[in-house]
Amino acid sequence: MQFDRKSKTDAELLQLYQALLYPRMVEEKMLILLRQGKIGKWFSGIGQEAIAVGSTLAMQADEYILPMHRNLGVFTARGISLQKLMAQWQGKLNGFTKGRDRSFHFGTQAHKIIGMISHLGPQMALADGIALADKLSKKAKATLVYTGEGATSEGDFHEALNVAAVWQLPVIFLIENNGYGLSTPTNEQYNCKHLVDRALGYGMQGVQVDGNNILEMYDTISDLARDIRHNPRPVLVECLTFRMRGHEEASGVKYVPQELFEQWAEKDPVKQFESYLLQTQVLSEQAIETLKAQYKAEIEAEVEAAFAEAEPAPNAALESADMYAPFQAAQVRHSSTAGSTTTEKRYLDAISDALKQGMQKHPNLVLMGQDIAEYGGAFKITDGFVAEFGKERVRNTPICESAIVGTALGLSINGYKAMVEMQFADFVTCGFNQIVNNLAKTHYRWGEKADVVVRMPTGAGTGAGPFHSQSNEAWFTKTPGLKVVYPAFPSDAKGLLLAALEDPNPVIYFEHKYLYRSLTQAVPDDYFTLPIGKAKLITEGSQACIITYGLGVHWALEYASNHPDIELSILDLRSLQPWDQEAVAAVVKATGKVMILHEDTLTCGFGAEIAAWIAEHCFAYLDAPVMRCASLDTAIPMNKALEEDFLANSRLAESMQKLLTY
Ligand SMILES: Cc1ncc(C[n+]2csc(CCOP(=O)(O)OP(=O)(O)O)c2C)c(N)n1
Repeated sequence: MQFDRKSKTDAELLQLYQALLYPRMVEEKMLILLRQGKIGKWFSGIGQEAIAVGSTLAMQADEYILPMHRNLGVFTARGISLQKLMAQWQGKLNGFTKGRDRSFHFGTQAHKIIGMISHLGPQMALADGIALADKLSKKAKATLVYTGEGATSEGDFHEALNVAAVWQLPVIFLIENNGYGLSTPTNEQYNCKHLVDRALGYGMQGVQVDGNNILEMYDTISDLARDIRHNPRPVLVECLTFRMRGHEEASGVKYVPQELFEQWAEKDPVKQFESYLLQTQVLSEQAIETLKAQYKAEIEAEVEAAFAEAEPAPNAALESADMYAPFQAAQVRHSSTAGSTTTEKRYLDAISDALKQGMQKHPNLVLMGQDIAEYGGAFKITDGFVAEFGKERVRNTPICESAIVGTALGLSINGYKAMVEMQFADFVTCGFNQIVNNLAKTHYRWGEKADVVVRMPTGAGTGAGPFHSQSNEAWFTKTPGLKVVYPAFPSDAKGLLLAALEDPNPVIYFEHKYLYRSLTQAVPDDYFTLPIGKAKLITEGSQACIITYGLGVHWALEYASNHPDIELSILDLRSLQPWDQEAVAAVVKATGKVMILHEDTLTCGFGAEIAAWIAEHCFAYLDAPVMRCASLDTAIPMNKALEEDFLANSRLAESMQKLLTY
């Protein structure tokens, strides 16, 4: 292996050697602990350390790095103590996730490291968001994100590189090509000659390096980072290396030809650099021995100290509370004092009004979505926004929901707020992983907020068929860590959207397309918020109640106006997560007969949760079984007559009759 020290001093070379040796020695200790049964799982990076260490040291200390499961050297090179890491790996209270997540699945703002989730690819989009925040605030910083060659097959890789290229974001995408993804060799993973060749297809620079050569790693990343800080753009770096052990220790290496191990053992990054330093007399055998003895003693002591640390004590209330970033909404209500005005607004205009006032209030709020810039969005909600707020904050995105939600989380991690507009709520499936696994779980895992609102133009009634009409709120109400709101009126739409934008937690904001232009109301002109989690009693009667939300509220109102003889309470939930148990209990007690109505399909729709809760907590007040009126358990058909028959409303009168006559 050829080393070129360029102008590095002996002290600099020594520093690189120390940073390279240390994780190797930690890993050797891990293998012993594993054999002794003292630790569970370990993803070894032995033989790959030059990549993590060289690239980490090449970055500035306040630049973000997003490593993978084999990159111990990133953490040690950033100065995190082994005791702290060990506490994390062993699920101790003092670990980065307080025992809630495993291995390297954590982030730490103190060290500017954002760890992966198990799904491998999603973090590449987070790097985009982090870099976008740096670019918007003109910070001249680079972001470094790792991926294995296996994870380059995920759509996340393609989406993140494409977004970074289109937006010219200063991200170094580093592929650690170690020959195998679990047992899958590279020729079963991709069909191009070199992964770095893909750079051309994304319109970015690509560089291939010997990942086992610490100086080549360090110099390549230093040069690229220096350049892209001032000339923002992404680069793809393919680092060639080899996985010298199993995927994880228990999984063995039978599928790897022995000669590959032999060839790569010759290129061991630590040994190679060591002999270079001996040759050039930067190091002596004696100095190496002394250093190793020192590290060995330190490692032993820190491991023992971590083992002795306290375990987390189960505390259900704390676990639930930590799903969300603490936030006390300062309720800004529109006042009825003199001077406050209202304007008759369509539901759609109220949403647009809220977004505009949110943008004015939060200069760090960025809007992202397909066609939302000059075109104004599929429903024209952001019409005129570019003129007022500029294209940097009102961003057209490529068609890649996953990367954009991930980018939103990256923006939040780096000090921004983000709103993502799904063109139709149906398309959220393509961003589902980022929402339910990244946005929802980040605060619980390592205490970082996910200050993101996802707007969801939802629902049927326009004959748009199975992929432009779904009600999918129950996918999200089921996921701890998300808040879900669903306003039914223009005024609520404004107040809840402004509340969602203030809240540092991820909020899934449903807005019904059918109501966009069909419903108007006097909406306060001033900025105001409504509390998330509070229902509203729309009508009050003692005979029965309909508990509902969204378009269901309007179906219930229509039913009430067609049956003026029935004394009916209608409760609009407005928020589905958290939802207003107090208001539900009150309306059940006041009426004794409960119909839960929603546009979503029946089975496991949100109504099932309300019904179960009422049965458990309000049983004594019921004069009839809790009944549900929901849409058919089918996909949504396009044809008008079929769609009408599908929707819950077509069975509401009949269902109510059953309830009232019970
Ligand atoms: C979405 C997803 N699918 C499958 C897995 C299971 N899995 C974990 S690591 C891995 C191999 C990853 O290979 P590569 O990206 O090359 O990284 P390496 O482990 O070689 O460092 C697989 C298949 C996963 N974690 N996530």
